[in-house]
Amino acid sequence: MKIKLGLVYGGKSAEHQVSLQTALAVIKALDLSKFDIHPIYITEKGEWIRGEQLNEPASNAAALKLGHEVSEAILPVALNTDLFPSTNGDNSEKPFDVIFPLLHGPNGEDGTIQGMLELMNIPYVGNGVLASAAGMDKVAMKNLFAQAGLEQAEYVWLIRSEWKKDPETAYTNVETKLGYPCFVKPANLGSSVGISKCKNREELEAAFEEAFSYDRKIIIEEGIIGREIEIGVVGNDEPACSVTGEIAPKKEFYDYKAKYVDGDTDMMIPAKVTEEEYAMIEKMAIAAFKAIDGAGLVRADFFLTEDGRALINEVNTMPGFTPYSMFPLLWKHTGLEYPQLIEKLVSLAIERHEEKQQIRHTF
Ligand code: G1L
Repeated sequence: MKIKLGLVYGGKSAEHQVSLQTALAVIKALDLSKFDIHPIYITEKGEWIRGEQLNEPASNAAALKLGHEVSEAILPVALNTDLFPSTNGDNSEKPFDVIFPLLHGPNGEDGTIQGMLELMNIPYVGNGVLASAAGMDKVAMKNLFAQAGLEQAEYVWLIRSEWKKDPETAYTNVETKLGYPCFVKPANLGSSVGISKCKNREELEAAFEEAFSYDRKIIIEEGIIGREIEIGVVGNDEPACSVTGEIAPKKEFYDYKAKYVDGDTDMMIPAKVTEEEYAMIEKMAIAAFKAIDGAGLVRADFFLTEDGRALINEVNTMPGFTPYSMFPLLWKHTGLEYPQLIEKLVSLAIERHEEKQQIRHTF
């Protein structure tokens, strides 16, 4: 029996195009003798468009827009706005065996799609509601890491109204607890906007203004000097780690903008880490996965300091996922090719859903 897989992509987010490209790559990697692929496209405006089953991979990302902004002539599939129709009038037949949500940002990465799929009782790939929400909120995530005893950069956080009421206390709190340099960020990790590096009070004040224009909650982190090491985690209750990779600046003298704004970096896989460093990162990544109640996958990002400490920076519950992105490449170097990685994630989704069915809901 083929697996009826619904692929949800697009979305009301800055990553719309990335999602389309990723969906195309996933479709191309899926074995059509094992999967029936059903595209579900969310437009930039947030409309859901369901297409007919794909009998061959879509030719390009634009074709995945299912008639939205593309001419009728190149439509690969018929347009069907009825998202989850029952085939026979009642709901006895499952609309999908599994949903693969390829979405980023609010409504997709923050647990909302996952919540909808929970209510519909459809298995889905990747993290559940709690992990997706925690992975999106840097404060919630760091608080969970702290509770799990994971070493990380020092941080403070506050909400806009607290800052408005008493800005001076907010600034001195940062200066006494963290000092300079520090990084100011919106708590919501949906985008890379609103982030500043501060070297003094003047820059701190400007950074607060900027970050609070994107979010009602912000986080201020101690600046860490160290190498950036990433690792892939895959599994449910007994997650396993990939090899590590390193994100390194391309230029010898790089600045914050080159790295975070222009993304001017190289990936080195595997990272040059000692056996002890690898063991430490692996252990911390699994603890971080469990701390957020992860399922399916996360990419865990670390700083490795010169004195040999690993600090967890964040986990990404929906990492870049083209065949050329860090996460799939880490697994390729570990021995799991892109198509097998996708199949593994699908089977983990089904396994998790089946386990959930055993839970008693009455007493
Ligand atoms: F479903 C998975 F496997 F959990 C999953 C979902 C989404 C993995 C990776 C992603 N990534 C993305 O959706 C994106 C980073 C391409 C944003 Cl559009």
